[in-house]
Amino acid sequence: MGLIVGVVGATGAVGRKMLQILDERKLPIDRLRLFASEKSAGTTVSFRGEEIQVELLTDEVMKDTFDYLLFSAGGGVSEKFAPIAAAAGNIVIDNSSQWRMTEGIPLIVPEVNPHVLKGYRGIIANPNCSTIQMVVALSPLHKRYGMKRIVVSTYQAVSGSGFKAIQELENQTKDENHPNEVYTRKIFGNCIPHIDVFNENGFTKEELKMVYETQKIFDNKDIQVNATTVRIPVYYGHSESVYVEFEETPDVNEIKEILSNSEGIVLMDNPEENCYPTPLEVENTDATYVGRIRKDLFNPKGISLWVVADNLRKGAATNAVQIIEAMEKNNL
Ligand code: 2RA
Repeated sequence: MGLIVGVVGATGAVGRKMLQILDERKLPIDRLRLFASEKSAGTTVSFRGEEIQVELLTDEVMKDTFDYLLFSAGGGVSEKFAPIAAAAGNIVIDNSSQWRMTEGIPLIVPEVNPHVLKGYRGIIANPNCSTIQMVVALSPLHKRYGMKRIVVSTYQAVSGSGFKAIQELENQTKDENHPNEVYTRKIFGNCIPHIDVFNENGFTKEELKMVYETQKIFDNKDIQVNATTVRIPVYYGHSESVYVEFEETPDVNEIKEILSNSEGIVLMDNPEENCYPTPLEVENTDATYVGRIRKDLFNPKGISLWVVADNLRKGAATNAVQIIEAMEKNNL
């Protein structure tokens, strides 16, 4: 007996990626239903050779029976419709930030904290893309050495802002005078240290997501995180420069051994051969890639590393689909 799966926001950048991943990973789906706002309802999307009509998202359809509902339609839509679907007994996996920090709502990266899903039904939150790749890379090292403090700078692709931003970079690449609408200034040939809105403490919402989502995923409010998130003129793939101070003194060779044998991680670290991950090389894959591992020159408990992943796949759609797989595999 296959699954009944719904995708809310099926015509957006991540929604379309979710369909691609559902197909690629061969989930046994008996029925797929797609939902969107008036703007896109009535259009059709092809899936496994079938043209599926996009239905209008309403309270009523959320009360229908699904095994899983994937949401990627923004926080407002999730706030309104996810509780209706959950109240009807459906499992909702939400890619927006709406429910991530809500007490009692699991915030899940299957390689890191799948145990939290045991016996759970309701709304499950998919973490922010920049958080996911960082915790995948750091989780096995945290288990071995215990993390005290993380300092991270991100270099985030424009696809994180959706189709319009991809278009804006394409237009500015062709015409340097093309106006900037998505960002506060031109993104072509530039980098912008401003993702999402500024908080009164000087951090942006994106940076605070990395702080508090990381603490929730590791269930450890003592882990100190300091983030600077930056938009760069790259289409797909987020990169992160991560510095970690551990409780115990780490060993670089042991770290490489641990990462090489960790689920979801590919080690690409051989400077003599110019071997390190870059967004272009990891685009359209599902692993988290780690390189440039090196000890701090002054603090024996400090390690720097470089982490790259496809932000629409592992950073969003694949992680959400892997949550379905984890629940199905472990009969959670
Ligand atoms: C971004 N992480 O990259 C945010 C949302 N996807 O824009």
